[in-house]
Amino acid sequence: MTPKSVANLLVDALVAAGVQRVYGLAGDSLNGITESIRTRSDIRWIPVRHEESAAFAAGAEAHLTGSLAVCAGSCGPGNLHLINGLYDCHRSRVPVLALAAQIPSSEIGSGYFQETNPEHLFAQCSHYCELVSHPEQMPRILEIAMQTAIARRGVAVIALPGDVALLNAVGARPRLHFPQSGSTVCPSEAELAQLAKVLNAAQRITILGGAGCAGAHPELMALAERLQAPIVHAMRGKEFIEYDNPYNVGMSGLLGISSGYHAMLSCEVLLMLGTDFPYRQFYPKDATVVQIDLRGEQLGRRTRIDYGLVGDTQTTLAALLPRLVEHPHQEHLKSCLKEFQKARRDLYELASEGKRDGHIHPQYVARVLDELAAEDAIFTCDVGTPTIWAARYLSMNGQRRLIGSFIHGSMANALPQAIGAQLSHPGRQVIALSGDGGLAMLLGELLTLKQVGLPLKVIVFKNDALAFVELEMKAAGILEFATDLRNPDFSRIAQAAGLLGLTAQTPDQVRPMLIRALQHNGPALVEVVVHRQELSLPPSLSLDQVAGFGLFMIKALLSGHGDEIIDLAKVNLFR
Ligand SMILES: Cc1cc2nc3c(=O)[nH]c(=O)nc-3n(C[C@H](O)[C@H](O)[C@H](O)COP(=O)(O)OP(=O)(O)OC[C@H]3O[C@@H](n4cnc5c(N)ncnc54)[C@H](O)[C@@H]3O)c2cc1C
Ligand SMILES: Cc1ncc(C[n+]2csc(CCOP(=O)(O)OP(=O)(O)O)c2C)c(N)n1
Repeated sequence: MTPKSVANLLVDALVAAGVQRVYGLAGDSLNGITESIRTRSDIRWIPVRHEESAAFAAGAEAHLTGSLAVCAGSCGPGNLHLINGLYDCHRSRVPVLALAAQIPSSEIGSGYFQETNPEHLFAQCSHYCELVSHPEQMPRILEIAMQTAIARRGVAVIALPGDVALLNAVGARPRLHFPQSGSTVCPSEAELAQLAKVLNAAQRITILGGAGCAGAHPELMALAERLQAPIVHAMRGKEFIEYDNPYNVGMSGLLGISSGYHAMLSCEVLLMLGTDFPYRQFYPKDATVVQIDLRGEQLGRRTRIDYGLVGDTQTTLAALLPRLVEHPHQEHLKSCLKEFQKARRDLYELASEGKRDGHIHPQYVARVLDELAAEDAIFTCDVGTPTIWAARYLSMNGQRRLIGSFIHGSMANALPQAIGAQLSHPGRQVIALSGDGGLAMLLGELLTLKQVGLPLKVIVFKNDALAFVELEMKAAGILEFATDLRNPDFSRIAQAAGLLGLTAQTPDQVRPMLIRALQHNGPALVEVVVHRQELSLPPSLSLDQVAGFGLFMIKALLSGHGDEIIDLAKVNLFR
């Protein structure tokens, strides 16, 4: 019998841990691993066109499944290409293992062809990164890496020289199992009693919930009911909080809506649950702030807090609820809900079809997509204006999912994340909302859709600009520059890549083309020629005059009310 190689043992350990696929791009230094995968039917190699996509795809799979996902890059440049995607995975706290092949072990340190130092390169975007230099280290080092990625939620990296991967293994089989942890974390009795006292005494409580509320929907609703408290959500909490929620008043932040903003500013107690909402300007100045988070190091990170409790949301709320009295005061909740309804109406007005043969509003595209998409659709959205449209117009229902590069904020995430989503959820409808800049950045992955056989749908918001940056430039009062995009016809590129490719030029084409794409039994791309934001500041405004109005202006621009800026300028600056 041929002895088992280190690479074989590595793949055995991945399979034993439940890993079903490895996203990557082949290379000489990865030969041991790809050869081992080739001979097996219980794990699949997913060939992408750029290693960054491999990391984004693995991150999306890990986000959706909660389980470890794996990507691989060959030595030197192949490793380097992984890095941006791995940063995203690490910062989003999803368990991802990166197999970073290394140059021949005997050459390390000599400045050899393609030599880099993975331990240094991946230090900032991983919890664990180790070089495997001896067969004796396997499978233990790999298992420590997997365990670290799962337990600490983030990235772990194994740097494996191509020659070591081909050596005979010393260990015979994987040693560890990785069952899902069932442990819970609850604050102490004394802390819960103190928190109950604070909440029972307050009249205007607003809850700010985030991604850490996943799995705690019933407890969250019971809490809001008991406290008569409106619930604001942060972006990553949208998919877990927004649905079946009579206390929902929307999101806060620059992309949020006014009701979310006001509910936070007008409260007496702000109760933060599983959120790392980063924008300090949007926190109340004088309210009592309570924060509950699973990770103690998060407490007080974004705003001054009066009480900080370490606990998981579900366990903590279950323990807290019996201590809370029914809240008699409803005014705060009622006024926040009223504001929310008005803000929603305004948003929907902006999402109108407009003249049948006029400009296409991007809001309209998102709204129609929301209407047409499956009840359990998985959406991904590019950083850029697609994030705005997703935040505002895609409604979550407890089954739908929404993934973006919300913390790392990298462009071009939507298409590769959709690849990971579709592979891990083959029966589900997967839709990428792409920017034209974002799509072009990892355009090669359109080829992956056909090659791997992925029926996902790409909706491109074609505005011929880096539009989000233009908005930021406008808000900062500087002239737009370097944001033009001279784009090709993406639908024809899609056709050449074997996809169904469509272009919507006028509003009346949007709905039928989205329907056609969603019904198509294979990959499809719809390029929608949307209105480039043409809002501009009064030309005579100087940078100095603009200072201090930045926040308002970006908000007004993002919500489509550019006219408010001009009014504001007239009222405040030209008196
Ligand atoms: C272009 C762009 C614009 C954006 N604009 C906005 C905006 O306007 N508004 C906005 O909200 N976001 C916006 N974002 C996203 C923003 O950057 C943050 O990523 C987001 O606000 C964080 O959401 P979160 O607090 O739900 O999730 P996270 O940042 O993931 O925080 C979750 C918190 O929950 C904790 N946690 C995890 N599990 C548990 C548990 N079981 N129990 C308790 N705690 C737990 C974690 O430790 C963490 O502290 C934007 C992003 C982009 C790219
Ligand atoms: C890798 C990377 N480069 C640059 C940026 C800065 N940036 C943020 S949004 C954006 C524009 C995105 O353009 P596009 O994908 O066309 O979407 P649009 O905003 O035009 O809809 C840029 C350049 C970034 N976030 N990530």
